[in-house]
Amino acid sequence: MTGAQFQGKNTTKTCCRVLWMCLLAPGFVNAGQVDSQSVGDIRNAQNVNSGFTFGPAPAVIDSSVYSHVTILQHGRATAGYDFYQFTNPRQGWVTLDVDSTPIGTNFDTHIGIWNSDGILMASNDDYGNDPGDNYPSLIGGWYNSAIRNLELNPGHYTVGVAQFWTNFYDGPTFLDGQLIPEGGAYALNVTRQYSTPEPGTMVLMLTGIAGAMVVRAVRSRRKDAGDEREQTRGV
Ligand SMILES: [Ca+2]
Ligand SMILES: [Ca+2]
Ligand SMILES: [Ca+2]
Repeated sequence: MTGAQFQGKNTTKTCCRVLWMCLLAPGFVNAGQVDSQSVGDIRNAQNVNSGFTFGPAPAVIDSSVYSHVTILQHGRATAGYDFYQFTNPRQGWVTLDVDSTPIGTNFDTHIGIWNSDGILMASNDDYGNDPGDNYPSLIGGWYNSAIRNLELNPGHYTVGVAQFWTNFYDGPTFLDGQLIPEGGAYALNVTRQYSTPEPGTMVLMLTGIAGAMVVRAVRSRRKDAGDEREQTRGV
């Protein structure tokens, strides 16, 4: 094997490794929807980062532009609060949007969001007039909660879902009010709005670059092999 061939083979292996790492990177493989597995404990909030996607979602505004995840609570087994954690990779705007589910167990939602220090960033009772709400109904319509265009620093955040009326505080109290009723259902959309590419987009770009490097390395190996055959014939 010539030095050029050895270098080409190494480049190919490196590119394949980069490609594989890109495919496994968090946020790349996602479905856009996750089922709620909330255990009702804010200190063990369900991480929903793997669900973020750019896939179309009719109930999410600008779903093809911004990454988003929909958390589906199909109906709580027992009364309680629900908590979900997500990562905000960079400073930007986040929208939390409660929508109705097709089944008739919607309730009057009330939501809050905390940073990783337990500081309450915002809370909302009623803001239900967007796609996915049964507006102008009250329950499942106008009474659905939303926090729109909340500017957040990079970090980890926890969203809490409760029933009206609930008071939201900084930790360690966090919230105190009405539990989600048994069977209570909702869809919670989390949208991350950025003016610069997100890690998911960067992964796609890296994947494209890695693919181009693989093709170039393979072509280089073929060329080297051809040159070597010609030199052999020349001898
Ligand atoms: Ca919506
Ligand atoms: Ca809504
Ligand atoms: Ca409400």
